[in-house]
Amino acid sequence: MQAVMQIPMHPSTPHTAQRYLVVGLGLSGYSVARHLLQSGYECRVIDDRESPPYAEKLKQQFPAVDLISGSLNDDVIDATDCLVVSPGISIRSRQMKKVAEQGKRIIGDIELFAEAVQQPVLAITGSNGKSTVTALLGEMFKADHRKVAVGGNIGVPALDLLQQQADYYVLELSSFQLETLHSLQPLAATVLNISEDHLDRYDGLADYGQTKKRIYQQAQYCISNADDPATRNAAEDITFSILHQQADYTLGNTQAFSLMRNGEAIIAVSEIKLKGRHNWANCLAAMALAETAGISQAAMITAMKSFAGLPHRSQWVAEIDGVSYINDSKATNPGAAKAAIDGQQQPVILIAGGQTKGANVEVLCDSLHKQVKQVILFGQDADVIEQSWQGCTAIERVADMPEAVRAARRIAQPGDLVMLAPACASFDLYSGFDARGDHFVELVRAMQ
Ligand code: UMA
Ligand code: ADP
Repeated sequence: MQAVMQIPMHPSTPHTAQRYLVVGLGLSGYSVARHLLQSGYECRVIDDRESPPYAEKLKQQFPAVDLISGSLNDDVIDATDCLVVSPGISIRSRQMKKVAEQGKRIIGDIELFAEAVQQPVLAITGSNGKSTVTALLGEMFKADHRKVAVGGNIGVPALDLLQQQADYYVLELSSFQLETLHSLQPLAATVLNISEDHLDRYDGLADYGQTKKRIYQQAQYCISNADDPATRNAAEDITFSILHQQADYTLGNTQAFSLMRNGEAIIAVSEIKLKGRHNWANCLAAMALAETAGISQAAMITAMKSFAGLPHRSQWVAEIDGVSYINDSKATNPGAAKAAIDGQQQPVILIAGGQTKGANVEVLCDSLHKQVKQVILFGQDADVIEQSWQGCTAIERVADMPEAVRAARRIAQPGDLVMLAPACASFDLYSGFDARGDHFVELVRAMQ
């Protein structure tokens, strides 16, 4: 196993009279620049691209903003005290390491959020289930009539949430965002699970897991998954589990399969709108988080009965000629695709492929063997995926999504389920998982 690289800790010094450089002008860079400029800080912005997506918008709002097009260079760095880097930019590059050695501070948008926020924050990370838990937890707060703002890696960038003047903040945090975070003191934090993802950016799974566990630093309550020891923080953790009855929040079987807290049933799983065991785990985690803020069980139950899930996550699309079509485009890594497949009762025709990001897709073999009649495969890493899945189930190679949907229709029998759960990122062919999912949905609906 490769050595785990420790990310240096910085003291949580507030930044008075600092010259900021916002690196990357995507969604989060734009929110950072606005936050700094509105707060009266000296702030320049740099992006590799000639015309980054938010350049016009930023210039309209702040005509005097110094927007630099091009790569970081010594002149720009010399004129800077603190770099606020976008999550897509690794702070482990040679250049960023050199910048850190020069004594420059390197932070991200969540660090600025941590410095500004006054209200309690609940923070969620993990390889899979983050968005679902974040959104469900937000619904629990709303059902309890609390003023809550929900965002971070999902939806609204964290700094923009501050404008909502909420009483609570529920934040989804990615490992990228956690790399540059030092001083957040969440009321509660959880690592939902750890499985292979983003290994093109980390020195192996342990390194990636350690980055995720930075969320626990300074959290009042740490909530870990007793079924996944890699998520554990300490013996005092509040725990949730599908498998272990001694956890605080569990799946139990009294009169019916139910979600339980310390042995007492809270809700039968049949009453929960989200489907699949992985979603029961997500509900357990959301309840554990909600309890730390004093959310009533009645509100938790209301939210679990009504929250139908987010688009692109096990999203039912249509039934055509007795075949169900499910869009799980958000299954962008093998762990997510495995959960999506294992959650199904019917034989599956799986549409998969894209960019593996260095993850080992072999972990899916058992699920493919048991549940999947046929894989329909395309995308950048199709060769390596085909090699890994050889012998697990039948595989058909196609060129693109339209061909994949046509092939699925040809193969599927009544009672089968066609599922897009690619186990891969989409950036080889799409702008993101949502564009890929939308394309699938459009093609399926066109067959109705
Ligand atoms: N850029 C450079 N140089 C580089 C790399 C990027 O200049 O070397 C520029 C790009 O041109 C781009 C900008 O930096 O304009 C910022 O891009 P970014 O990739 O950091 O993304 P943002 O648009 O700021 O969006 C980020 C998150 N993106 C990533 O983490 C890659 C969004 O998560 C998040 O919603 C948003 O901030 C608001 O917080 C997306 C994501 O894919 C959904 N997250 C990953 C995941 O969920 O697996 C972690
Ligand atoms: P994230 O924000 O971490 O990507 P999402 O809630 O968007 O997580 O879910 C993404 C995909 O991950 C889902 O479509 C599903 O396939 C899978 N998934 C969701 N929850 C879990 C879980 N608890 N364990 C494993 N896989 C999950």
